Amino acid sequence: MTRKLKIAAAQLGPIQRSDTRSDATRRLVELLREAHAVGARFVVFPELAFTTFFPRWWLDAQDEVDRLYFEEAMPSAETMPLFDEARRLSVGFSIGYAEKVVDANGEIRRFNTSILVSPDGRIAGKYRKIHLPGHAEYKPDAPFQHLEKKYFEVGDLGFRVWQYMNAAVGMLICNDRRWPEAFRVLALKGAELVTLGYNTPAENLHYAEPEPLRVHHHLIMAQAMAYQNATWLVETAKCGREDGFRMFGHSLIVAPTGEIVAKTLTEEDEVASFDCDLDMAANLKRTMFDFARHRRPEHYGLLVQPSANTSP
Ligand code: CDV
Repeated sequence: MTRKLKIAAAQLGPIQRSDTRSDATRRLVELLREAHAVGARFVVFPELAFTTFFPRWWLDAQDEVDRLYFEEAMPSAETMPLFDEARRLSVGFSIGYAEKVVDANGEIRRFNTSILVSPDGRIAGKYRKIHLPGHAEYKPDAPFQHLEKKYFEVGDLGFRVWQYMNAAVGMLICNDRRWPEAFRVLALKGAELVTLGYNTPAENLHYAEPEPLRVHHHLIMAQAMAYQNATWLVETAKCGREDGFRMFGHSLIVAPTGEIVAKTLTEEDEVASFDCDLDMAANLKRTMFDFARHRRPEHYGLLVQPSANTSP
């Protein structure tokens, strides 16, 4: 019997600074219902899905940042309706949010986090973003900021894979998709399905780059990562004109063959879905990408050195 899982990428249009978490949760519930109506049993929501992409703003008062954007409990009173509806419909989901925790030493820690929630509403997995892009200092000449290095610390949970809904599932977040090592570690841990939420500005903050080229990078990375690691890959955007700045959409589902099997068309709330045959990933892992037989790690040592020597 084949292992089929119908999956939805539930893309969010913009969330403005004036929108509340409850506004966002209402939209997420609508998307969940839409996904369920087309038969999806697992829904992938974007990175930082309950608020505007606040790292674009420099804010001095950390208590205000915490109050407006960070979650101390997941679910909270405001985000609970999503968990309740998913449990009622028996749909699993992954979702990103800004997480504030107090660790065992009493230190406050802040992460860009994604969780995997089972159809019974239980949190089955947690990932904290490892590749944080952008900068920590204010850039006076930039049209907008990208302050992930100011607001978050590097994730401390590593890259993990969970047995979830009869599949081996790993999570990554946004900028992680540009780093092949992140996918490869998940693949080496047996991932058959990877989820990834993103907020990607249409404009490059660091140098001029045409938007079609940025989208091209997004698409070829997704196709290459899925194929080279023999995994299903679901990447979901929050997009559109948010606080006056555009982020691109192009949420997609990619098969382990590297083929895009579903994709969004708009930069608004939209669901794209596909009935994924998980055994397709398992088969590729026994043949072309049988890591145990074909990889040559004895020649890859440089990959795990802190800084590579780039001279010939
Ligand atoms: N949220 C992100 O991680 N965004 C980055 C941008 C800054 C390039 C991305 O890789 O899409």
